[in-house]
Amino acid sequence: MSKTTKPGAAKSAPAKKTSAKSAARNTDSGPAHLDAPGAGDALAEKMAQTGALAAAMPYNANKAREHGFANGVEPQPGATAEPASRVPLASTVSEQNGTEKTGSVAPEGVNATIEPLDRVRVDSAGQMLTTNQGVRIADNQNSLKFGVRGPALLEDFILREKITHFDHERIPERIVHARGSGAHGFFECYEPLTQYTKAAPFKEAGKITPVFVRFSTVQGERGSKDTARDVRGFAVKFYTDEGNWDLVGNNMPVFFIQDAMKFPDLVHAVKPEPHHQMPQAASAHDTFWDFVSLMPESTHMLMWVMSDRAIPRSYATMQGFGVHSFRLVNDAGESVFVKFHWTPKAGTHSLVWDEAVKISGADPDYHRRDLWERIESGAYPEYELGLQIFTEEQAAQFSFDILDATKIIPEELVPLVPVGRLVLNRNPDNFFAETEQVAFCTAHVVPGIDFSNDPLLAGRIHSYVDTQITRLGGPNFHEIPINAPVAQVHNNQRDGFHRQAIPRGRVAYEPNSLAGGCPFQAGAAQGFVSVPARLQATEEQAKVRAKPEKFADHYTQARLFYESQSPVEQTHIANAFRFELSKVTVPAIRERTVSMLRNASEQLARQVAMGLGMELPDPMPLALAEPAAPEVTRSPALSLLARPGDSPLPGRKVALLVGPGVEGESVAKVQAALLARGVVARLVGPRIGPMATLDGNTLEADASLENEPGFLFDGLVLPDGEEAVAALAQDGHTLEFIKDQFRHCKPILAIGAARGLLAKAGLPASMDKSQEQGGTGLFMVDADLLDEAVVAFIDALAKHRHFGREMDPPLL
Ligand code: HDE
Repeated sequence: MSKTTKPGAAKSAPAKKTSAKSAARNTDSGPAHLDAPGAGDALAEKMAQTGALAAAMPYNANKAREHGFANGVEPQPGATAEPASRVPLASTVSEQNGTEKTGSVAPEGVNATIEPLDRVRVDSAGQMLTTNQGVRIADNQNSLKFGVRGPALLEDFILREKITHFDHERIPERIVHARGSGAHGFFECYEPLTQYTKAAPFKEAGKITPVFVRFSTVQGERGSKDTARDVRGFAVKFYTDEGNWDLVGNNMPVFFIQDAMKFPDLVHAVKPEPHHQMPQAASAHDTFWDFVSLMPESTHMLMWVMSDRAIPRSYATMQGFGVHSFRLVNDAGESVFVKFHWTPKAGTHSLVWDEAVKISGADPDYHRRDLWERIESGAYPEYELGLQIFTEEQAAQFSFDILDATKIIPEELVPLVPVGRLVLNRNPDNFFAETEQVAFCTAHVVPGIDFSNDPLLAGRIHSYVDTQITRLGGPNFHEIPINAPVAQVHNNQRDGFHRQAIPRGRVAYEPNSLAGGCPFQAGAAQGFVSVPARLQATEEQAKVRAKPEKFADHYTQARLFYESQSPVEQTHIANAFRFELSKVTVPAIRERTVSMLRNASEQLARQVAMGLGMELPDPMPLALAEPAAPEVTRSPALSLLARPGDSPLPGRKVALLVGPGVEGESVAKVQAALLARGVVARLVGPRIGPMATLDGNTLEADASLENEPGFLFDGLVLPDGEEAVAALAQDGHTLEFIKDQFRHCKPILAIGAARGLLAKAGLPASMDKSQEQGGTGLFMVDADLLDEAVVAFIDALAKHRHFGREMDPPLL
């Protein structure tokens, strides 16, 4: 037998090769032993290398380290084995057969779905129209008919494709924050923050991280007005080199509720009422006030929403806040608590209510337009990131609970440390693809950032992905270009609606040996590890539905906010409560709200009650009889006036009212001076178009009294020229224009003959002396004093409003 096998063995090499090749051609069974790599054709080689790779991991060496606390807080990198080549990891050996569509093989170790967005930008310049299949369309004017007057044909795949796509152009809008505007930009770190965090954006001085930001209102639908009284979303997606980090914040540092359990109730209460779908984008209605007046923890947030913070002048002039306490974690695994604050370089500036209402009619896109125009003109919105960093021990001493989202940490208690700047310098190419499809999520954190136990945050960590699965049509929305990280994505998640990535190979599980264990877990040194936070009291370590005791202090910080405002801001808060509650149809709801306000400020409650013609009700019973004494009773940082900004002028708009016969030289001079400071100075005439100036030249009005009413501008210049002034005086719009500028406390510069327009508009004669009084923002000058007046006017513009002339009710 052995004799016969030996010669056979001598001959067996080619035979073995043949059988290896043959075995490698089957996908449903294989031999008991494989040849070593290096023999056979491509298929046999793949089989051999696959066998060797699997054999290199005879068992799961990590298994034993998956147990116990110590391993839990310091997981190890996964076990890997090196393949002999890229061959065994391939899905198919036919990957060599590249075409124009398939490309060649996948680039080594790279996930190409996350390359820069250039990959998916479309430029149709010079191109022919095509169908979605790339077929050129010969005629885009007519459907296919049987004869010129004959019936349309079902065969017309071009028409059907066009209409079908159109039928599905809309996707569900966000349940909250539906109305939004977005921009690209970058975050630049000032100094390494490695002492506190290993988070990628804070690693080095000067490090740049790309970002996409979406600002939004909360309550209105997608097409609703920008200037509603509302909280604004301030959501920042950092595309860090260690994965996406989303800081999904608001322009107010507190929230209405303390526990995610109440969010659907809050949103149902504030949205248009379900029976008649009114009012749109407004909290001034019964159900909102019914709910919040039964939820006294909302009092602090109500102060913010009734303040001018809820009607910002621009997205570039509002603060942003992460709201919850988060954690920073450094390389050594040590953690501190942190609150995130964005502060605008342009200062914090807001509208006044009468102005916001009027703007919503004339330009519902006011904030969207402002953001777009600022970026297009190079007046890039910029914000400084400041951190409030505090330890667990400090937190335990505070008079309030840092897990309560209705509380701030006064800056006087924990100062802000500036750590970097955010610059928005690129508008999206396409609103839908970017701003609408972007999906933020509080669960998107990177190593170095972690959560606190705030029960509101916990609910959010769940909610965002869940809602996006519906809104964006399935679980693969992370692959939509605007959502894809710049860091590599490799995992075993597969399939589902709209899958973009085409994974190479047959392994979609872990542990595996067939792909050499890859992709493998990163381990503590490189991967995300949750802070092993411990609860201090053993009684807390039980399942329970309850709030910590300090959450029951509902008024101390509402009082702090109100008392930290300037008198003008306090008046605006009282007026906003008066307006909103006057829209409520059930007196008991008004009474309940005012009784709640009495616990925050007797003065405010009285003013509101008086404004509503009602008796002062008894104060609402307290949930916590003796709240802890606050560390801070006045926080100047809470006033909008505390942040005038370093560069308040760029992006502002001033109207120069011009008519035929206007004094052209002064117009040019003022316009040039404003433009030099980044202010957009528009020539507004009775009609748009050219007009002759006094000195025989022509100038061109690019806006009209009708299409750009006064409340859309931050300041007004009325140039000299008797004939022009006479023409403007004939137009009622001019007088409304001036009245609005006056009522909204904006600077007005009237030159020479134009001073007469102010009196005609009804400005009080006492205001004539205002140039000397200063501070009122009114400048009435002879033409020869123009140079000085322009400087003063620009100064006044930078100061934003001149509330010294505000009256309630308004004089004009
Ligand atoms: Fe949101 N919130 N939220 N929220 N939120 C959403 O996610 C939610 C909360 C915020 O521009 C939704 O994709 C719950 C606080 C912003 O796309 C949804 C709770 C803060 C945006 C959702 C909160 C925010 C959203 C709707 C209480 C300030 C817009 C569509 C537990 C820190 C992001 C979507 C963008 C959007 C849930 C409370 C900010 C439904 C359950 C507090 C800026 O998932």
